Amino acid sequence: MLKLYGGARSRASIVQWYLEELAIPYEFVMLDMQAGEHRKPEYLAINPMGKVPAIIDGDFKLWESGAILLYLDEKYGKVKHSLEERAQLAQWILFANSTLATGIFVEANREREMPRLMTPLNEIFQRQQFLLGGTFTVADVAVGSVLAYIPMMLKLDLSSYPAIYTYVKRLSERPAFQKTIGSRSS
Ligand SMILES: N[C@@H](CCC(=O)N[C@@H](CS)C(=O)NCC(=O)O)C(=O)O
Repeated sequence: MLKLYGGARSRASIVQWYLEELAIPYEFVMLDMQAGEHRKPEYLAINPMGKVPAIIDGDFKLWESGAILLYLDEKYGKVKHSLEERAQLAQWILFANSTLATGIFVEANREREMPRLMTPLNEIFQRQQFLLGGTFTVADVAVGSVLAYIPMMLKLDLSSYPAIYTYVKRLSERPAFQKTIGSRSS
């Protein structure tokens, strides 16, 4: 069975959200990060960087949440994507984990980057329900989990961006979201 390694309140819940969407069986291996389990040789053999999440699928080890999401989509996703769609999924996942995450979570960047990033995202969600159009994809897991953290973790109000607010609400109503990201306590 596929194993997902994570810690309490870690980015592993992003991958877990997508595993639940895909409805594939997996085991969540909860590391005690307070006790430094992610820095022990057993885990460094899976991810030498000592970060979570990581997965083991058969003999295959993979880390970095974005790479894991793309792998899961390609291997287990019900829809087979064209080259162009795969490139767009990669575009949004890389955007989520680099541009969007550093723009929002790095406090020194937030005031400058929030309006620059949220304004075009709001415009996109005024036109369409999901990032690639009318259908939920793995891109929504990556970008949506960063956007969902804004009210959940940073306690910032999204009301100036009503289409993003509605998008996050739409995602948060998904059972797989509620079981994973939505059940994080802080
Ligand atoms: N870009 C990585 C970030 C991984 C990351 O920083 N994970 C944190 C938990 S959310 C971690 O393992 N921190 C432990 C440490 O830095 O010692 C990803 O998305 O997988």
